[in-house]
Amino acid sequence: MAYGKQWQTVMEDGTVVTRSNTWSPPGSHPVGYGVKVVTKDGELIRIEGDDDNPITTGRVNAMNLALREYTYAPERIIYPMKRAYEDRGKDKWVRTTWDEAMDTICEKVRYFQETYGPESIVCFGGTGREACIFYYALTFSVLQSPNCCYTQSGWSCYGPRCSISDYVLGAGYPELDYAGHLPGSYDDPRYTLSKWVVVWGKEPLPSNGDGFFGHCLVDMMKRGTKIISIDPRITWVGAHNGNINLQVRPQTDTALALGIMNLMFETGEYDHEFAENWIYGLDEIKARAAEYPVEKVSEITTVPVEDIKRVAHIIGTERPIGWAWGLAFDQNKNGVQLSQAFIVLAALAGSIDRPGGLTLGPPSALLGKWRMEQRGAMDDEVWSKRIGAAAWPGLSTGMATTQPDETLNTMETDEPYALKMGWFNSSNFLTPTCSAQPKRWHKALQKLEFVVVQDITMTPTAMAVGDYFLPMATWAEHDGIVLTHYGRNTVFMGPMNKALTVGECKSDVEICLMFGQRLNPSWWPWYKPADGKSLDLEALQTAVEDFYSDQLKELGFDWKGFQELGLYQPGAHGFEYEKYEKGLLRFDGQPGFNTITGQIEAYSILYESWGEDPLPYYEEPNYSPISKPDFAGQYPLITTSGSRRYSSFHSEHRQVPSLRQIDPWPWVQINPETAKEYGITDGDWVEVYNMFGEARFKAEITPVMKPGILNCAHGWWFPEQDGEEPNLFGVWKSNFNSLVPHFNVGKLGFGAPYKGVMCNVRRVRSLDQD
Ligand SMILES: Nc1nc2c(c(=O)[nH]1)N[C@H]1C(S)=C(S)[C@@H](COP(=O)(O)OP(=O)(O)OC[C@H]3O[C@@H](n4cnc5c(=O)[nH]c(N)nc54)[C@H](O)[C@@H]3O)O[C@H]1N2
Ligand SMILES: Nc1nc2c(c(=O)[nH]1)N[C@H]1C(S)=C(S)[C@@H](COP(=O)(O)OP(=O)(O)OC[C@H]3O[C@@H](n4cnc5c(=O)[nH]c(N)nc54)[C@H](O)[C@@H]3O)O[C@H]1N2
Ligand SMILES: [Mo]
Repeated sequence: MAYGKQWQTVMEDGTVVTRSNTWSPPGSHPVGYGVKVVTKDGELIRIEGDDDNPITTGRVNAMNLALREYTYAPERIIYPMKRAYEDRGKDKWVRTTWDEAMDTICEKVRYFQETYGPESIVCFGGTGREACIFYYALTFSVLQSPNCCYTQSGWSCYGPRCSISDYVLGAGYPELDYAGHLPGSYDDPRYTLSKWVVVWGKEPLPSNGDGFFGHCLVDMMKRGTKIISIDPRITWVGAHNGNINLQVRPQTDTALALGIMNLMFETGEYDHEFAENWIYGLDEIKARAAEYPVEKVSEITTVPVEDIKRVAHIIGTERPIGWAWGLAFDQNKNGVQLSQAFIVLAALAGSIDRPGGLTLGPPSALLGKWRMEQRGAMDDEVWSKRIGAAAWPGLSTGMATTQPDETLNTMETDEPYALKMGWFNSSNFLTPTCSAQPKRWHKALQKLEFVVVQDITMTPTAMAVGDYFLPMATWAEHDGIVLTHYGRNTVFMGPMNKALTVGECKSDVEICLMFGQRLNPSWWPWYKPADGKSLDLEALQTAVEDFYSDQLKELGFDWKGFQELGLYQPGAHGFEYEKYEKGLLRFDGQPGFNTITGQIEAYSILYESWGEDPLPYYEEPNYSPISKPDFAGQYPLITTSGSRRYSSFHSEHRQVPSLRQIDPWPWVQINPETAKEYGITDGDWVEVYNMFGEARFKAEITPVMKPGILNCAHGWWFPEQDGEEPNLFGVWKSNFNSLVPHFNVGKLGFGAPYKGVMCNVRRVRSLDQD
């Protein structure tokens, strides 16, 4: 089956093979594995990796291989459901129709808009599933509220990295150059293989974070690339021959970055030409870095002096250096400073927008303009009511959402106004995904008078507070576009081609098109149901295609044309390196970066205007045995959390037997020495606890952990347990985020210590017994 026009084929045995690209649901980031969806008589038979996809070359993750199980799981909800307000927390859901659900929900939306103002409605969204392209629009132009909330304390995922890239680099998300945008892949003459890749606070093989195809590291290692892994654990890529591991104490990376930078300035080993032409504040950053001599940095980070020196020398002298930066940058109170220091280091290494270094996205992203325009559906007065926006300009300039911690405060206090209606779109945040102090959120959410949940299965969140449940279609059940980095740096882009239908499930774009047509038709003109009211499936399919055709216009093709193209790689359509030299990064067409100074701002003009230190600096985290010596006896250990596994995407997939078999229970990784000290053996149930809360895990004793550091699982609930209140599928038993403090955020309102709080651990008999 060749790429191109033939994206769907009927085989001799009657099966239909649809070529597609994966996204969500079931969850994953837009990594876009090229796959073949095999169906027969409308039923999903299996998923196969597509060998012809030039990037993923047949590889596909376990969660997608299990799609048949996921699709037909008995727990899946495939019709709209509703429940009486007084039955919240009880399993008293009844089936309803889309027509009734739409009538009632639209009536409620209008009631809250008119009675309390549209700002009384809050929409909760989760990570970068396809939904994240649409929940901004759902909030701003369908519900016409300014309050779109991603609930992770300190917005601690990706948003900080992107905002800092906007503020100090003046470009979309910088991504490791693994030749994904070039049709010739690694052999394309425009490409040069990275000699070294610095993999920093990221574990891309299981995570494939935000569209970065993690297995490219394996491809690159096979061709000769070596890895510098900066991680408290020794990861799979770090463990390979010749690779270097800096096992940093959690949350101290900013000191390490400044220490490496200082060594490069001291030895003069850096790209002088690039630095002098393109870094603003070179003298100031040199002076700041000088405050981080290597011995002091070694003491803070617990990384040996010789290792730091070796890495500084490699970064300063070998070319090209690639970089992969991950979630540990965001889940960190010093994360804003870390991201700024990282960008400066990459600039000093001559990696910016050069082959084998970091690629940059152009200033206008596909679907980006449309997304930005959605705010225009509200007048300035309504927009100015966005929760936390005025108090946190450094967050609300980069992110169109509320400040998450402020949102909980608002719900608890009704200040500056009460929130009345909630809409959960791709968020199950009572499980230890997202919210810190989830019991406080649980209590606060009860105050919402009306709640709509869009999801796949009954979740603890839906069971606790949902009034209406709208069933979601998987990526194989709807048309859509997989967009790596959500358009901020489109390495490649692929169509999701609808291959089957299950029950009455609808995709996020379909739900926006349907509700938008009812609630704000001038902004949502695409859906034209025949009788003007009811669900018209044919009109809905046309609306989806017309919507995408409008978005794709600027690339010169429509939805059908995109399906026939099969894969869009910018390298085949005029991609250029060194865009800053060519006037391709700024809206005014001038050379330089899209910052105030036109340069990479090691000294940030914007930070200064917000009354913040313009340069990066390091502060000891608030909840560590060093900053809280009085508690160090009680909580002598540090725990990080949430490193990804092949078996689940956050709280999803716990109900899928083949995946649950891989990781049947929540786990905590402990170094053998530490385990011995605490009398813990492999497989024991343990409780990890601190001054904020406790959670239970099964011990995995492993030398990849540094002594004294734990690593706990996140996203655990037990779909097989009683779902009703107060058990809620056991959601409080292994809830790591009860150990994470509320509103302990860093610079600009970003960053919370999900990956590093002080704690203790003790053996218990089981998940439920002491
Ligand atoms: N299978 C699967 N894939 C996923 C997800 C999932 O749940 N499951 N979630 C998705 C989401 S939303 C995201 S944001 C991405 C995240 O994916 P990544 O960015 O890869 O992040 P993590 O896997 O959380 O952690 C990466 C590494 O950081 C290390 N680490 C912990 N604390 C520190 C520290 O203080 N400093 C340093 N330098 N390293 C530290 C951990 O040991 C771990 O190896 O994955 C996405 N992909
Ligand atoms: N301790 C700790 N906590 C963490 C992390 C950590 O590393 N450590 N990681 C954090 C990070 S980085 C993130 S991004 C958050 C993630 O937090 P969330 O994104 O809130 O993750 P989930 O709990 O999986 O909730 C998502 C829900 O959306 C549903 N869903 C899946 N796909 C779709 C879709 O396409 N459309 C719709 N409408 N629904 C869909 C799923 O079934 C699921 O119930 O968790 C954070 N929590
Ligand atoms: Mo995330």
